[in-house]
Amino acid sequence: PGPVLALVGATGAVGTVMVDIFNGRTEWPWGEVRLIASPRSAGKKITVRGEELTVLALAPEVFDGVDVAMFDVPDEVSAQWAPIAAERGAVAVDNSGAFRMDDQVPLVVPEVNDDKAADRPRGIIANPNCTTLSMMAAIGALHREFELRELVVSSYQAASGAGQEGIDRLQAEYAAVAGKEVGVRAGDVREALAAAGLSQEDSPFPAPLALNVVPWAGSLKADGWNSEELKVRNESRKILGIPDLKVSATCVRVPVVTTHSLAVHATFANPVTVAQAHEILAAQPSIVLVDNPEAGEFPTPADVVGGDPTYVGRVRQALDFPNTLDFFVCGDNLRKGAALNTYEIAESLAKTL
Ligand code: 11C
Repeated sequence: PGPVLALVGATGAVGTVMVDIFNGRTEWPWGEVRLIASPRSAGKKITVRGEELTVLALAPEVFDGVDVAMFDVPDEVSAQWAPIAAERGAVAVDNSGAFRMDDQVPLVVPEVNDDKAADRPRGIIANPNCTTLSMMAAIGALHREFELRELVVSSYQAASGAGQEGIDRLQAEYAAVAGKEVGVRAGDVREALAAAGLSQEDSPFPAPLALNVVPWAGSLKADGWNSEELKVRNESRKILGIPDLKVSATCVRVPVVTTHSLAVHATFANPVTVAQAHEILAAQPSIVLVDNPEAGEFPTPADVVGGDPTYVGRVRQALDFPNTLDFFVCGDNLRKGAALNTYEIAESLAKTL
């Protein structure tokens, strides 16, 4: 039998996509699979590759005999349990923010820095934030060729970045405004939500998301930045191995269920043309280039959701900034942005076990 794989957080938004990825894989190097969740979800039945598995309650013993344990759970749960899994002999691949900036923990995007995964003194490998990840395959490929110096990004983040709660809230808000004449007067969206019993306090978002955009993600940090914007900066630097990379991000939530998009303004040490960028991007196995504005062809979340690749389009040479490209990226935040990247790290570990 192959190595034993555990999935902690099997019933959450990312965990559910992970099970979907398990079921769609053609190559399957694993022997036993253990699905793990909070005691509340334990006992649920989930089918993995034709076999009905019972979800186990999170406890130290469930990691005994596990080779690779993937964590798709909130930061505090990973902070507590990934080290326990590692102590019990598993390599923990963690999708939370708990360990990403730990010097003893590699932060890995296989297309960009797979070589870092082997150096893991704590027995933990971290998976980046879905916003950082959604652009990293494209940025990494261009950096290898032209040497990245500065990155200015604006994100257009989907509701599912906030988990199942985010999806449920957006759908409830859509239901509350559907068929009504709202979005024509300041405050009328809030009124329609309140009339449908949706209080703002109960929302994972700080303002209505239906018929709106919200310039906020994560928690408040110093000087008006939010945690998401700082993650984009810090994680990009670590993944690319450029500690002094200049990065500025503005993170915005949009009323899309799943798929994060980013408008990227990237400055390189070397001159770069659109034709060169196209050639490099199109050659990457995990990137799909959709860049034909004359035909109205560019990536949009509605066309990308549910897929594995990163989609790139709108590639332009900046008119007033030397050595600089502007482009637009879309990636399914639950797949490559979360579950798929975690699984790819685990799969490459399976080859070394
Ligand atoms: C969002 N990117 O869209 C966040 C969710 O650090 O893993 C993921 C937070 C994280 O809200």
